[in-house]
Amino acid sequence: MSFPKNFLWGGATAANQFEGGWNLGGKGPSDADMMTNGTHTTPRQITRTWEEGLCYPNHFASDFYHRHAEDAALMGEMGFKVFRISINWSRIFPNGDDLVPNEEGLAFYDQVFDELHEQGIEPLVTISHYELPWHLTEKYNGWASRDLIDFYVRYCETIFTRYRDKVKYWLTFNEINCGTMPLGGYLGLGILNEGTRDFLNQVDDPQLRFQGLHHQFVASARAVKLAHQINPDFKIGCMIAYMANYPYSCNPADVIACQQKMDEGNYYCGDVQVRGEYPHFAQRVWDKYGVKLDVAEGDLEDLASGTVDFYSFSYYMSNAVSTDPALASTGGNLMGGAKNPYLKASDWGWQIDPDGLRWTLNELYGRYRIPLMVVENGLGAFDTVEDDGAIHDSYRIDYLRMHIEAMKKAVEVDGVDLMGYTPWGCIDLVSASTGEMGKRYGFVYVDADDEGNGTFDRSRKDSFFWYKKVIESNGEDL
Ligand code: BGP
Repeated sequence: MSFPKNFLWGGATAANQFEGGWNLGGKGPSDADMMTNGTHTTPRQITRTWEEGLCYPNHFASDFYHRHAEDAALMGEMGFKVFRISINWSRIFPNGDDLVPNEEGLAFYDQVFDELHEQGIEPLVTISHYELPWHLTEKYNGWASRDLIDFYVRYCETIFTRYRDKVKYWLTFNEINCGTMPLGGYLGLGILNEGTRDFLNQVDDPQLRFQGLHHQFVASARAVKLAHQINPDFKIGCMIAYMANYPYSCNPADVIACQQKMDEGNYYCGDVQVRGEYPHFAQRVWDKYGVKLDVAEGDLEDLASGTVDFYSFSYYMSNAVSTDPALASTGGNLMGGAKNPYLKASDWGWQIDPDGLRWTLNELYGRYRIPLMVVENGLGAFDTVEDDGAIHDSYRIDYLRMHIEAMKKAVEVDGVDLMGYTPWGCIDLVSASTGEMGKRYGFVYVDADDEGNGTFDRSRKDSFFWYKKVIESNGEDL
């Protein structure tokens, strides 16, 4: 036995990092449009004025807005079964609290979904991926306000109805668990606290973040129920940035610290969305941050009745947790943690760990017993275009091969129910953390640099031909 026959091979993107056309077709400005680009070592920043925000690369991104037909054809050529795309909320509701949707925005995605279907590709749609209409941040402070629940549900109702026969797979919020961390305050929740403009180091307000997350949980649960009413065949998933953490040592203090990090980072959100209730340790988390959750009447019933059909997650790396202050944050990557002496890291310090994916799949399936899907995975790397135009990205192939082998063991040997695999940034796009274009994940190269110069033309990397073979052989020819 190997991957199931109907395994969903494909790739993943997000509107704010890929689409461009930021002010075209009636689209309103989004949170993501209000971020500068960082550099290899510095994260992006939040801008406060529109002019400051007029900054490459997120406004042009990969110009999918004008090249979607060509991109669909390239994905068709690779044999994609599924393409993960997100809808730009502010393309449908330019301000977020509008009563009437923007028809031009709706028509844009109609066209995209039609082109995908012509290629035999099923769309997998993230409803909210690290952007919300900027007006919702300015007027309501994003998800800190309960009003956002209704705006989100209205948006969902609009797209569920419109794309009833075109989209079957949906994810309610990208990496919802980022809201448990300071970096998710702006990125995922659209909350602006006073302080620095560095989105990783805003003056953090856990009360607002956890309250905002609660609003997102309720919104997600209501969306799941609505989706099933509109089309009982819809499959709705949660999406978690899974942080695989190992205790750095067998010191029980490290083991407990690691368990608590996993509880807070991964299971706090996953448990609510899959099991329909806050986990037993939630009070410990709230106490730790002095959070007093405001739960309205009916919220807990919503959570219980709006659980997801499948669990999707991103997986890039693992981390190690140490209680020894000298080791605690030596890992050097975005998520912190101790440096793991057994692992190599990417150019951005993300520790490469395919075995960690097998472990993760087993942990998750054991806990939830619903189908899983890996909706992000990949290696961000610098690519070199040779004189003849070729791009020899053997490092990317190696990374993906090892992770597919790990998934295969989880399915074949361990018996995990895995629905599909959509590696991140299948066509090059803008980095979420730094805003660079030079941090590339794609099978398809996009000719654009960090400053937005270039033709935006597409070309096939070596990994393109390799992945085509992988899909053709249903994961046998690696
Ligand atoms: C995930 C996000 C994506 C994506 C990816 C890679 O957290 O869901 O949007 O960007 O990480 O991260 P980066 O772009 O920072 O390399």
